[in-house]
Amino acid sequence: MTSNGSLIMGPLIMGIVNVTPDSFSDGGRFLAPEKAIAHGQALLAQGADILDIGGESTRPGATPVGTSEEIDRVVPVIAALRALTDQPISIDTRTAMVAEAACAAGASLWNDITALTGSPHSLEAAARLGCGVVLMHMQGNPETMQLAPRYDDVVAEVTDFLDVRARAARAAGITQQKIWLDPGIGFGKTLAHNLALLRNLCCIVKLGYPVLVGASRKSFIARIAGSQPSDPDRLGGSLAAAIAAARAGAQIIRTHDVAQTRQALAMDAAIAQVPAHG
Ligand code: HH2
Repeated sequence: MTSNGSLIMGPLIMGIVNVTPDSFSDGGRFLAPEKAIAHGQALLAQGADILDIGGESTRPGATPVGTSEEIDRVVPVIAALRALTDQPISIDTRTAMVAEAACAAGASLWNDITALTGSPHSLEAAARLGCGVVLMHMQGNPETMQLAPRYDDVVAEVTDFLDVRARAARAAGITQQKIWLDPGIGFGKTLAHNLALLRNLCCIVKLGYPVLVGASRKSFIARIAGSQPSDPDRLGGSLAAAIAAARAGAQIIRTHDVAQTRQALAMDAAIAQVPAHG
């Protein structure tokens, strides 16, 4: 039996709690601390294995938030959820001071879209905190990343980058078991780049670290099958991407839709367990 009560082991599910006014999908819905805490509790009740708390939107075109404002948004939410659950809590930030405040409040994982390149102190801070780290690939920065993403070979370049960052993390004293890697779906990537990374996730899995994939509700989904880019209903495509990632070896799926993702992954795993004829 897994921690979320299902009979089949599958990837861990990381539920997203955005304490922001401007996140691309749920901006403003959980900015008030009590709403964010209630949302975190709801995601736990749906079977989230990890809660990812963020106080800054990194959607394309987003403007950065000041450090003290980001801390003021996330710390009360992390402290309250820490008192309510033993499940791991991660802090989604590119700022070392925010990670430090979040870990002091009870987070045990630093999810960093800059793969600990956000400041010269990030690697050393993560090693000192002793927390787990998610090292994510991004081309450019959120303000400009979707203007003209370019790669000669997106799979090779993202894999090489993650390999280099994992080595840097280990050289800084972060142990292998504390490192997770993430291709950064939607971060400086076109639709074709995102699809290539999902199709070839095994190249990143082969590096030997748990791989996290976050495709949930992202805009590339609305560009498939003739939907409008502004179409907010992206659940079907999000579930398909989660299943593809799990089949390719992803061990953590980051999602807004915990209950539906859990059900979709459990169904896919249940079918895969049945012997095939012929
Ligand atoms: N995606 C987002 C934010 N953080 N972290 C990781 N490791 N991987 C991701 O794919 C990832 C991430 C963007 O999604 P969301 O948090 O919903 O939106 P916003 O940045 O607008 O708050």
